[in-house]
Parts: sequence; C-alpha cells; structure tokens
Amino acid sequence: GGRQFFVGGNFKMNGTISQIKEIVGHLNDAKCDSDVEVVISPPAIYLLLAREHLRKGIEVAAQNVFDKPNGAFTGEISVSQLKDSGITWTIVGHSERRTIIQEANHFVANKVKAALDGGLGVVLCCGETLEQRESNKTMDVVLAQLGAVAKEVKDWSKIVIAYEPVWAIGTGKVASNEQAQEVHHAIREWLGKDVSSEAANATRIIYGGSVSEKNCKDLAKQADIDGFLVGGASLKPAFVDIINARS
Ligand code: G2H
Repeated sequence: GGRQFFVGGNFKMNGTISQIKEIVGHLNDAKCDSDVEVVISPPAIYLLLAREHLRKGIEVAAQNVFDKPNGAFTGEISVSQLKDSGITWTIVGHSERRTIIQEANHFVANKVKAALDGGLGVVLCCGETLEQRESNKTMDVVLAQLGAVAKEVKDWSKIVIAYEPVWAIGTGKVASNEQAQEVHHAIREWLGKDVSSEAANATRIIYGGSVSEKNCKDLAKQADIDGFLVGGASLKPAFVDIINARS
C-alpha cells in the first residue's frame, strides 16, 4: 500500500497534430484525481507538441529511447535529447518492440540503464504471449525480461513496471482480475528476493492490455495493481475515467 496510482497513455503510432492537440486540450480541462500520476506517450514527432500544450502536473513519455549518447545513430533519439525537450519519462520494452522490432532482453536492459542514468523515469514493459502462457511459461518469460534489467540496475525507484500480457493487447481480451493480480504479486515477490524489500514495497506495478473505462475499476481494486498503461482507450475521452478508476 501507499504507492501512488500511475496511469500512462500509450498512443502508439496514432494521431495527427490536430488530434494530439484535441486529446491534450481534453486532458487539460479534465477533473483528474490529484493523487494520480498521469503520463502520456505520443509518437516521437509529437512529443514537443504535447509538452508545449499540456498543463503542468501531467508528464510526457517517449515510447522508446536509444541506449547510447548522441552520435552517429541514424533514426534514433537519445536520453539527453528527451531531457532537453522536457520529456521526463520513457516507455521501454513494449511488446510491440520486442516482437515486431525484435528487441532482445539485454538491449531493453541497456536502454533502461541509459534512461535512468540520464535522469528519466522508465515504464518497463514485460509480458508473455498466449503460447507461453498456455505452456506455463508466464513467470519464466516475465522474470527473464525483468532479470535482464536487474543485472544492470540496482535502484528501481524510478522504474514503473507495466505487466502487459501480449494476448490481451489491443484484442479487447483483458486479463481477468485474478490473472493480473497473480502475476503482479509474483513480480512483487521477485522484486523482494532479487532486488530489495524496499523495491518490492515501493515499485508501482501497472497493468496494460485492453484496459477500458469498464474494466478498470475492478482491476484497480487488486492489491498489487498500482495503475494502468492504456493504449487504445488513451486516445478517447474515456481515458479520464481510467485515470479516476479509484475514485
Ligand atoms: C498494451 C496497451 C498499452 P491496449 O499495449 O500499452 O494497449 O490498451 O490498446 O491493449
């Protein structure tokens, strides 16, 4: 208990200038619970636009970052460039990057380390595919993803863990309250064993995968669910209902 509720909006590769302005304007006018940490993550090309129009108190996250300092890395964006632009968070290791772009666990871990070293907060994603779940490999997969980070990073105070079962992402097939709670609890136990008891108590573990204004309230009641990473629904006015899931 005592962990601040965290709700992230992952816009993925969606939006136009006018749509981003509209979403930001809606958030600026919305009544959000004051004790919820809210972070939105538009595509890279709109990060500055969102930061410029968004009110104070809501932060902006990149959807990805590179693990090396500025230099000859065509197409990439550095931690220091995000910082310079007022972007204070980054998502790392989203399953769409792990599966479609084939980012490996160690590459994801290097990005987390670079981001933390440069002073960014990190939403670190993990989660299993349907095939892995059905062959009882859920925790092996999730702990291999998180364990790669634990090798590089001792201080987890600026990491938010997002558990996103791949089979629940964008499918409308949300994990049940019990399925999500079970994995969140196991992640917290692992933090206690392999990182520190402090990390186990303080780290926010948020759920992602077809979160909607309808299913968020019951998920938010689970003991180890400390918020959400919202994809599709973060583009809609219903995002505010998800931010306020606990009220
Ligand atoms: C999971 C989630 C946001 P959606 O990827 O990261 O997306 O809510 O659309 O399933």
